Amino acid sequence: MRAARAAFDGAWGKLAPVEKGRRLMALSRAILDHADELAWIEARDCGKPMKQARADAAACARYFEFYAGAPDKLHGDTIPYTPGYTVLTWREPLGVTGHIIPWNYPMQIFGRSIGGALAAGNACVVKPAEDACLSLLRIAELASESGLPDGTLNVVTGLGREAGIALAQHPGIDHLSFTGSPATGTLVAQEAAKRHCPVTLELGGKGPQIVFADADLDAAIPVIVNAIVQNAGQTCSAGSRLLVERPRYEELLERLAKAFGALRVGPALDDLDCGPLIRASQLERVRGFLADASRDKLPVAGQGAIAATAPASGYYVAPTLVRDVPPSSRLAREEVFGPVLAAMPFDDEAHAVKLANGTDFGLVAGVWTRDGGRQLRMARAVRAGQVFINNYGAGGGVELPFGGFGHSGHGREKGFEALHGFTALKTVVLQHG
Ligand code: TXE
Repeated sequence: MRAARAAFDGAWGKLAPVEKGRRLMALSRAILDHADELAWIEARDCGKPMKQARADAAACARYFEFYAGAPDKLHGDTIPYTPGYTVLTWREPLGVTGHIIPWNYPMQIFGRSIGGALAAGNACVVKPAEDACLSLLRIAELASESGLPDGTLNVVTGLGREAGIALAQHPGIDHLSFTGSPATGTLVAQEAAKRHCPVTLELGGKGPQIVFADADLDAAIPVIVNAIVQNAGQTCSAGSRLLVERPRYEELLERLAKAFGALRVGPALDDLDCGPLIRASQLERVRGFLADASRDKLPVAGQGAIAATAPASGYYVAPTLVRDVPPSSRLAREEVFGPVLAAMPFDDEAHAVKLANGTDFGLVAGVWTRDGGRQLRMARAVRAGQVFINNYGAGGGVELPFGGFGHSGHGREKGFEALHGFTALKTVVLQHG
């Protein structure tokens, strides 16, 4: 914290905006130059397939590239006021920002959070997840080699209940970004509230894929499968609920069952469709949802297979498509954070909206229909921070503002919008007669 404050008051804070951007661009290039190494570290640390880890390294570099263009374009305004006055607004950095990062996409979430915070002129203290911190330690080294002044970016490892809470409670923190579970997000926000420190919370979701009878199923099926299988379902924006208009319910489930049957799960370096889950407790959590579904006699429509190369003691779970899931069940309402898709039919547009909005979350939704009017009506009616029409972006889109409603959290990251959260607007009123 002392190092970050010194950088904010000194070498980093005093750099011209254009120079700040150049340093961020140099970091982006360094991440790209080391993309294979970083992907390998991430795959080994998180268990994710190499192709996902490579995509994560590329996305991390892209965040710094995107935000490298921002420091010299982030400006205030002049406001027409009473004659004899000039009113200006300035966008000022907040100071030292704290970032608590989860283990599912360490590099991507680091890039989206730190890229914006640094571009806005802040210095950062980052607490990675105890389950997966290695890629961020390596990127911190690269940042130092790329010309970020000492203290600008600090990565401090440790347990959530020790290092995480210490960061949330620290009196020197001027803004906190947290991505993780709703329960921990509540704790962090409560600590921050004691000092009126602003927080951005991203707390996961229960993304609905809403498929109308006129949808192009050929286009929808691979996207629907990927949106729940990507990163073994450990994705806040996973499309984990499938709502299908009744006339095409059987047809779509039959086709999806085949697609699920072809999925393979195995060690990260085998680069199959899914790797293992992050840790034993997450495997237990996912198995708990599947056991409840089996107890409630919910039919499994399709299931992938665990490859023979996967060690028996590993945290592997076969991708599973469960059908006829009652909207009130745990499986339909709670975040599983595993490759489990819960399908249910709907009767008409109003019913689809009711089901889509029937959880406490509101992060990302997908709508599949060729009807233009319905596309816009659904986009308005669904309570989600991002609505994709005839496509779905689980985790994608550096340029696209991202964040939730309700238990999914508040505040927006990604895109230019994120810079507003990492700055304070100051209004200057001059009376000159
Ligand atoms: O999360 P935690 P967990 C959801 C997902 C998952 C569940 C549990 O449903 O199954 O959360 O995962 C730090 N003070 N998401 O237990 O505990 C911790 O060190 C301050 C959704 O791993 O929220 C880590 O860095 N910090 C999600 C981070 O919080 C604390 C991503 C996340 O851990 C802390 C991950 C404390 N007291 C899980 N306790 C998403 N939105 O993408 C822990 N931490």
